[in-house]
Amino acid sequence: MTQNPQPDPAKLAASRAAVALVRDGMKLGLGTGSTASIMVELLAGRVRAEGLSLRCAATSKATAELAAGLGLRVETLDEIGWLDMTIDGADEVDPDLHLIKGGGGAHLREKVVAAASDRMVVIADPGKIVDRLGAFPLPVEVLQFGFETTRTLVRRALEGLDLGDREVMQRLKGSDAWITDEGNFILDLHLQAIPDPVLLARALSAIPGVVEHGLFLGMCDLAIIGKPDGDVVTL
Ligand code: ABF
Repeated sequence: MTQNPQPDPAKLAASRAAVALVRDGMKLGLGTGSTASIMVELLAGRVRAEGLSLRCAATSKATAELAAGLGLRVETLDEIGWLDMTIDGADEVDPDLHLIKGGGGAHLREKVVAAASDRMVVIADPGKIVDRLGAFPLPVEVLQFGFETTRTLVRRALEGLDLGDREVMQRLKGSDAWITDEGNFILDLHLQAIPDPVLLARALSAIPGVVEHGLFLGMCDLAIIGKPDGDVVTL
């Protein structure tokens, strides 16, 4: 059923429940990450078994390759236009369904695809549920041009929010800089806690070299949290 013979049971349960929401003829956004990959594999299985007709926009080159390889009809977001539903993972989900995303380095395209959807459904394991965002380092996609200057501006913005003593680390892949699908760098902000996500999102978005941050505020319509016993909880 999946390329991973032993998928995490909680991620599998959440993915299964999300795929059950898909209806013939839907235009879908396909997320990125290990949970979303399980979802894509299950979705492809349903399409094969039931002959569903779907059009899919991927949130990363990796997801596009996986989905197309499994026989799903993958098109660009512009070819499809507007989406009925996007199903994607997350790094953190708080009680207001605000998210941190981007641990997989795809939050820019994920946010664009989610914003072009009537409904955003998040699939996650219980470890993603938090009372307050911020324990997971907040990804911020940054232009390569003027990178160090932008890093300085990010640090100044954090100082303005009394978060000036936090680490602002460039994400590396091995010893090399992480490069996103759009050719940008990523900063990971080790904030420990984010007292005011709205204020932080506004401050980061105001910095010229910042392309997109991983705070998804007010975008998630439904969170499906899988449990190890195969059951799910919806938030
Ligand atoms: C993706 O899902 C990323 O934004 C996020 O980092 C990731 C969660 O990863 P996983 O499902 O592998 O835990 O959407």
